Amino acid sequence: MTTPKTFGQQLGRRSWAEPWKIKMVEPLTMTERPQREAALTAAGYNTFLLRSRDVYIDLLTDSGTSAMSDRQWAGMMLGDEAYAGSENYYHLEAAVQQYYGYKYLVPTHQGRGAEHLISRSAIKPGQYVPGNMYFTTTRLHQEMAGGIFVDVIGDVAHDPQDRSPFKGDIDISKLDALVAKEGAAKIAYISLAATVNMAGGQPVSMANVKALRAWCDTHGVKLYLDATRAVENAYFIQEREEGYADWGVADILRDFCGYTDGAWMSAKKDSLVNIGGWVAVNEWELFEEMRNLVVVFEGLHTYGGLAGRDMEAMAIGIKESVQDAYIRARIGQVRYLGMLLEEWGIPMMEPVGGHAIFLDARRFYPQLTQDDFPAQTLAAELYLDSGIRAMERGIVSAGRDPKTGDHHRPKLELTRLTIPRRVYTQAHMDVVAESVKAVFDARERVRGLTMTYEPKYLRFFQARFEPKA
Ligand code: PM9
Repeated sequence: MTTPKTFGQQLGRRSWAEPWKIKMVEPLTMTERPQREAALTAAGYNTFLLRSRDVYIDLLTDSGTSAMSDRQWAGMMLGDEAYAGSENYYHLEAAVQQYYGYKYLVPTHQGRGAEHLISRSAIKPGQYVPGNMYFTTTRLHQEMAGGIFVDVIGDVAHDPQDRSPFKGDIDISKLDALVAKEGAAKIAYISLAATVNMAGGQPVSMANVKALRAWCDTHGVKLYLDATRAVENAYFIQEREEGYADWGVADILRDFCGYTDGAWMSAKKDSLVNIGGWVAVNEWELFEEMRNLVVVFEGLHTYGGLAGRDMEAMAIGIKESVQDAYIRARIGQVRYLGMLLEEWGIPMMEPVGGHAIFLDARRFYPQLTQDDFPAQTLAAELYLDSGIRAMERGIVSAGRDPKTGDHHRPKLELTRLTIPRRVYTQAHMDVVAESVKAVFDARERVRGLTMTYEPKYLRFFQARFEPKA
């Protein structure tokens, strides 16, 4: 009889575990295949349209799906629900100033509220907004403000098999080419995302943000950060970039943000809350404009669409999110799932990034063209197999070019298994890995999908599909 080995032993190191224990549990529903077939048909083969009661393990998103700590729940009871000047706003402001380092804060109900404010305030119609790969809501707000998004991420980010450590880095020669063609005055700002979501959660190096700062100073261009997953980015810098192994994640985060002029944030990810966001900058004039606009679109500038208790939970969540033991376990869990899948030869985005495993649907289903929606198909197949809910991050998410009306055709055609923070156990990850393997083994019979309904904005949320015969 062979002695079973712990996962740590297989890796030749001592195991470590999550730095928390479970105080309250939420039952999960397990379903049978006929039930799932009916639910998926009713949802038009779009996992966003499933009812959560029909889902077993929910890997749709890491957005707003975290388990809050007992400290955060205790903080909720200290909500100061005054319309103006809530005490919790000042706690949040202090936390953002301390951990992210920006001077002026405007709270918003979530990330896209912040994207709306900064895009409207900092983009003049016709200006370019170069960024390290698009994000759905970010690009839409930039376009709605009259901006033109330009992808300036390094080419390696578009190759799922390239194992470079910092695939989120901007290629500065692409910025030079844009300035040579259009002039620096035509650039609204550089839109830099930490751990680039659509590239598989790939980080940006400290060297790159430093180089961008220098480039921006030379050309008189602002540098704004999508800080949604900047804590996860800081962890990768600690782990991979020379000179940072002895730094704490909190110090790396603060240093990284220090090279930028401001940031917007969906606090629903890194900051371990179910709702919330903010935009924060160092420049008074821009702050004043956004502080004025927030009262039109979100709420007063001391609550921005949130309850006082939400801001308190966010202030506490920010402090918890930068603890080294926490972030190591968070990234470690994603990596654990990645290692199982890698061992079984499942095609995915490499190296494994911060918040999710991104299955490479092109290599999964070589018999499908991009017009068969391979990543959408893979999300549907996974749900049918086990009730696990994933998300498409390919041609459907990319939407259409606003000028030509043609599909954007991203090189990456990925299905995202997004891991909520502090929610699932290692056993859940085993179940997920086995389901992906079962779907991979049955890959040859799959024929793809046809889109039967397409909404105008952010179509991936509400589009409907039917299986091809
Ligand atoms: N991201 C995600 O699941 C939720 C909505 S899109 C399916 O990945 C970045 C990098 C994000 C992000 C949301 C937002 C918008 C901005 N930047 O969802 O409005 O990943 O809070 O944030 C989602 P909100």
